[in-house]
Amino acid sequence: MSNIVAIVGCPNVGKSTFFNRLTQSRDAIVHETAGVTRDRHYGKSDWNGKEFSVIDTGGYVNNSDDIFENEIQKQVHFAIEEADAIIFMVDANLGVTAGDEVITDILRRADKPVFLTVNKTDNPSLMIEAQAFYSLGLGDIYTISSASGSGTGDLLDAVVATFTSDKVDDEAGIPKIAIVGRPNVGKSSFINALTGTERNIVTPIAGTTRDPINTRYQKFGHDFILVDTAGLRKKSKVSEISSSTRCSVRYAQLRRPMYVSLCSTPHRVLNRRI
Ligand SMILES: Nc1nc2c(ncn2[C@@H]2O[C@H](COP(=O)(O)OP(=O)(O)OP(=O)(O)O)[C@@H](O)[C@H]2O)c(=O)[nH]1
Ligand SMILES: [Mg+2]
Repeated sequence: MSNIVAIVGCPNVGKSTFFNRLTQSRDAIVHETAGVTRDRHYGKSDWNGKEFSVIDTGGYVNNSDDIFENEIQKQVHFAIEEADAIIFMVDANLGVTAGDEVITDILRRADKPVFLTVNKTDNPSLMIEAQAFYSLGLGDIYTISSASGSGTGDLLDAVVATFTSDKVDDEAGIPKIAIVGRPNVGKSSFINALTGTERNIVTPIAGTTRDPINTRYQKFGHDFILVDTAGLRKKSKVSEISSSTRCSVRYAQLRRPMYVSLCSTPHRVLNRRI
């Protein structure tokens, strides 16, 4: 695949909001709580006739004992490995944070085009404060507001200029395999066992996967797309984010034809322990 853009950055800077704007969807969960996105999230977009794939990543928190945050760091490294261009998003309201500096160090070694994007630049005074991000030494900064869309045109002009092709590989006709089921039955472990990677977060904690992960693989001589979905939970058990938001997003995702109803051959798998 080509033309892949990864959005990386600290928690809560607006990565998923921008992802949703680019993909014109509400696929990624957006919330005021930090660390909402735990896995990577794939989508498609285009700008000025150039198609590209977008990866939304989980937030990055350094030196954390939190099991999810350690996993999230891995996801960011995977995204950097896979991407052709990286949008490094920071928050205009916060100024340069210690986390921004850690990520800058990693990106300097990434040897990929990096677009330092100052999000939440909602007004002219924040635009002036955003100049502080030049101190990170990553070259030009792009001031945007993911909420309103302002500034995103200049950023995308620069990003797509790095692509050599106008198209990403067409996924039409490639079989999609959705793995659905109750929380903690082993869906992510099953995908990891199939693909031999640690792409999906696997922890013994129910409900780890919040967003469906749609990933293309070549394995066993075949091209296919695996969709790891969030586990379904009883509304009463969902505590961190308002249950109505999470449940409605999750059920909407599962109802989507591409995930389930186009599956011509449903199989029920009884998992003991992988
Ligand atoms: N004022 C303002 N708020 C924004 C903007 N973009 C996003 N937000 C808000 O910032 C909060 C975090 O947004 P998310 O898109 O979930 O951030 P994220 O970086 O994906 O967060 P994690 O997945 O937790 O790492 C939400 O409350 C958004 O509504 C913006 O341009 N301006
Ligand atoms: Mg997010």
